[in-house]
Amino acid sequence: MASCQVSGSQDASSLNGSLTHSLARVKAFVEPLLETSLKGTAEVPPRLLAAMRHVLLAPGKRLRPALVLWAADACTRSVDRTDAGSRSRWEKAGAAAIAVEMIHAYSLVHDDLPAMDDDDLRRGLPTCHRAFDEATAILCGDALQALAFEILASQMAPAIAARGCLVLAQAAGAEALVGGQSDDLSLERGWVADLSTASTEAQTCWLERVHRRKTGALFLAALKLGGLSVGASAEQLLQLEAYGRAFGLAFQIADDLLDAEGTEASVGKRVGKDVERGKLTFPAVVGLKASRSRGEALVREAVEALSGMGESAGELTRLAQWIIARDH
Ligand code: GRG
Repeated sequence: MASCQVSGSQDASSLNGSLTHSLARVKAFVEPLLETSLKGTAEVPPRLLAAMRHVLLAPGKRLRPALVLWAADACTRSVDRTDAGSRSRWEKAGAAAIAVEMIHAYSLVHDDLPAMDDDDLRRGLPTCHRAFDEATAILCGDALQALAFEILASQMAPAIAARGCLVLAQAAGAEALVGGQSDDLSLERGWVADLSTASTEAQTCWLERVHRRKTGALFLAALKLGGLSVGASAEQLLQLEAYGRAFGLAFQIADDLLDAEGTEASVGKRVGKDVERGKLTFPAVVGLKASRSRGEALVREAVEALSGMGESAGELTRLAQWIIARDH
């Protein structure tokens, strides 16, 4: 089994340093594309466009675009790691990278609404409905979702555009992102039977099912779209899927740990709200220590899934290792 040292010989600071540098390269590539996609036309109302820009150009980590681009790297042999080499590979995957970020951004805007999580702060800025108003925030999410598919349909290579749209639509729809969000709300709102007295196994199973769809499906779609953009083989797509499944769950466990242990200043959003609301989370169900060990085991699983891809999957490997060690 490949070794995964979240805090071993590859210490957290060197992991952080190398990943920060790699993520900065992703941002430098993706953010101008996001900016260009939001130029608008005379038909787009200025207030709506301003809301879309507020949301999409806010300082996110750009993890999903990174997954698209690094999956493209992982599926390309003898990766030329210079800026010019990355750029020529990434150009094929750029449309997918920004489309996935648009779906993510729309989901955050809607999740922050008073009808859902009712949050004031996102990415260190006022949430969309706070900076504008609720109706504009709903419309902004709607417009970002449609724009994601417009970008894929018009900018992916024609031979793969329909498959790309299908992958993203399935990840964003009722069986995945929206269904997972609905299930998450259903427990909190009492639309389904209370699980507080259910067994730990039943609670964990529920949590994993919610997060596999609410958070994990979009990560998986990002990886698949990155692979598809560069003509990945069926075997490479399976390796990316195995990585993505473990990565997605590890990410959610880390997110729960941050909510339980992080600070608002480092995380860029309100923390401690899961506990406040009595929400089912991994730390609440199995405790902090067991959550962290499960997250670390999943990271090892993710790293192992890519072991056959060698250094071309280096960024994906380091990202998985960082995910459970992060503080934001
Ligand atoms: C409203 C259909 C609909 C879905 C909402 C994304 C989501 C589903 C809810 C967000 C709630 C939440 C905090 C989920 C945990 C995982 C998550 C998506 C965290 C935010 O992603 P990051 O950390 O954020 O990549 P940035 O801002 O860096 O992009």
